[in-house]
Amino acid sequence: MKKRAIIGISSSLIIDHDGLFPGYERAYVNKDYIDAIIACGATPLVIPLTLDKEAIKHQVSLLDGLILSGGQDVDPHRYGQEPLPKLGIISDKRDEYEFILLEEAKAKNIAIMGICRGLQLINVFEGGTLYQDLDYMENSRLLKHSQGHDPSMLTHYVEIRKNTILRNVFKQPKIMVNTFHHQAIDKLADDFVVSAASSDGLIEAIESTKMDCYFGVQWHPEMIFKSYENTRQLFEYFVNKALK
Ligand SMILES: [Mn+2]
Repeated sequence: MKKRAIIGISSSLIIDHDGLFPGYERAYVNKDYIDAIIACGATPLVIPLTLDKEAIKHQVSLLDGLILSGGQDVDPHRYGQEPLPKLGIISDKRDEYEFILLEEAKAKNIAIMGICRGLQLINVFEGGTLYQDLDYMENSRLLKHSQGHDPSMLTHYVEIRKNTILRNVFKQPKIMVNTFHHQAIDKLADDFVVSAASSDGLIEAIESTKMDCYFGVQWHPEMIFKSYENTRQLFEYFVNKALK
């Protein structure tokens, strides 16, 4: 049997509002991540939110790759700022859990991909900062980055820079993506380069210059992989790297 990569997906907590147990906490992740990994011949494992370092360490020891999934805003105190009025919902528990997860994944040198919040978390973890809301960018060319409904629709272009991993994966200078973010990278972390940007100059993808497969994208490839071949390429690249 061909070896299958095991890909961990970070998850979140959701509070049940109605049903049998109002106020009850549940561990969850959007199913698209799971489907995308399986479609690429790998095995997904949802990593539940916990602050137990030993449990996280053990979980990461089972993995070949880690996806940091989308979700809440990162607490601005993590990058030395007080919260501004347009900051969204934050979760200090999830920040702490994913910081430990990322630290362990880096220590084990496995493939790491950040998606949306995941990209932002990587940037903050590595010492970069975020715009707490796109309004704080004071950018008159700013595109619409919250497209609203239909996650599988492509709504803006990103330009993929030369000599980057992403360019190698997509093999073209420009692709169209979906977009669901109200924050963006401000100061880029050291030892990272911008691998894609939208026409308003906003950073849409980054990659490490130090580690082999450690990158993030601001869009949601898992929501469009069924319809667009070039998104599948990104997951296939990631899964192949995880196997090495
Ligand atoms: Mn965008």
